[in-house]
Amino acid sequence: MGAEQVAERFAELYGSEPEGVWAAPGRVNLIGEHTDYNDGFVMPFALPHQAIAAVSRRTDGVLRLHSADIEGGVAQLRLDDLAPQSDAHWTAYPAGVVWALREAGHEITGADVHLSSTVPTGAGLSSSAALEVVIALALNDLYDLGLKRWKLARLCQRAENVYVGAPTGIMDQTASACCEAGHALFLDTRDLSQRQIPFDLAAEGLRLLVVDTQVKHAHSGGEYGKRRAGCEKGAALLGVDALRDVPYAGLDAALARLGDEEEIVRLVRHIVTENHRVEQVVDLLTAGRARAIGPVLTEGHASLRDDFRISCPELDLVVDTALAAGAPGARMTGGGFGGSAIVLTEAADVDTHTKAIEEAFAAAGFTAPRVFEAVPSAGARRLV
Ligand code: GAF
Repeated sequence: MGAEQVAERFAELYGSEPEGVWAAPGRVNLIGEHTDYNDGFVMPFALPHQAIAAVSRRTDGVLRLHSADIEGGVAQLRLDDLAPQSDAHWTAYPAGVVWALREAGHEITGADVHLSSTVPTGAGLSSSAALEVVIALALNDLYDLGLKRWKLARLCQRAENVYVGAPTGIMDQTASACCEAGHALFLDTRDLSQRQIPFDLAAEGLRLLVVDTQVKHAHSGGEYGKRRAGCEKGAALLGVDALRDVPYAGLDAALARLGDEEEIVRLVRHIVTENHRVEQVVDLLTAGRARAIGPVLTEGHASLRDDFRISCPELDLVVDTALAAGAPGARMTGGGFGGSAIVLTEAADVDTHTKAIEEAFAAAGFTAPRVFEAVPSAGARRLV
C-alpha cells in the first residue's frame, strides 16, 4: 500500500484527511548479532519493506489506532490509562511509543492513526521497530518535539523494553530511524555514534537474499532474556562494564579467567568475536571488497549456532544449502530462534540458490520459505 491509499483509508475511518503520512522500514542485520545489549557494534541496513502511518493530532487525550493488516476495528485508548505491560496486542507498539514520549515529559494530547505495513512479522526483520519508529517520527513532527533520530530510537527502545516487555537492544529502532539508501549503518551501540558505509552489492555483481524460514519467534519469550542475563553475568565475572570492553586480542586470557563457567565462556566468545567480525566487514566494504565478507558472515553463523545457540534446523539448512551450492557466505540474521537467514550470492546464482533452498525445505518437510532480494533502502521519513 502506498501513502495515498493509507491516507484515503484514514479519511474513510476517521472522517477527515490525515495531517501527514510517514514511513519507517524494517531492517536486515548484515553482521553484529546480540552485540547491541553488550555496548558493541552492529551493521544493519534498511529494507524496502516499511510501515506507513497516516496520523492526525487530537486534543482530548484519546489515541485511536487502526491497522490495515490486522482483523478488528479501531482501538480506542485513553492516554492516561496507558501503562506498561497492559496490552498484549499489536497496539502495544504504537501505544508504547506514546507512553514513552509522555513519560519523558513531552506533551502529547492524542492522535488518530491508521497503519499499514509490508514488513513480514515474526521474521527477524524488525516489523515491531518499524511500527514504533513510524509513530515516533509522526508525533515528533506533528507535535514539533524537535527530537533527533537517535533520541527517537531510544524512546522506541524504552517502549519495547518497558511497555511491551521485551528486553531488546537499540539496534532495530536505530536502523529504522537512521539508515540511508545504498548504505549499511555501522553503529556503536555504546554512544550511538554512526557511520554510513556504502553497500552496493550490485556494483560488484553480487546480491543478498533474505530467506524467511516462516519459523516465528518472539523476543518477549525467555531465551532472548536468558542470553542477555548470561552476557551480563560474563561482564560482571570479568569485571568490565559490558562485554564490549573485552578486547579481541585479550579473548583467550578472558576465557581462561572464566574457568569452568562453560555457558558463559560460549556467550562471551560469541560477543567478542562478533564485534571483531563487524569491524572486519566494515574494513572490507570500505576497501571495496564486498565478496570477501562472505566467509566472515559464515563464521558469524557458526558462532550463533554453536556458541550462542540461537539457530534452529531451518536456519542451518538455509546456510548449509547455500554454501554447498557455492554461495560466498550465509548466516542467520536477527534475534534467532527462527526468523530469517541471509545469503550472499553472485548475481547469476540467485535462481540456483532460491531453487536449492526451496527444494531442501521441501525434502526436509519444512514449511516453504519466502525468498527475496534485499536492497539497502531509505530510513524513516515523511512521505506527505
Ligand atoms: C533483536 C533485538 F531486538 C535487537 O536489539 C538485537 O539484539 C537482535 O535481536 C540480535 O542482534 O532484533
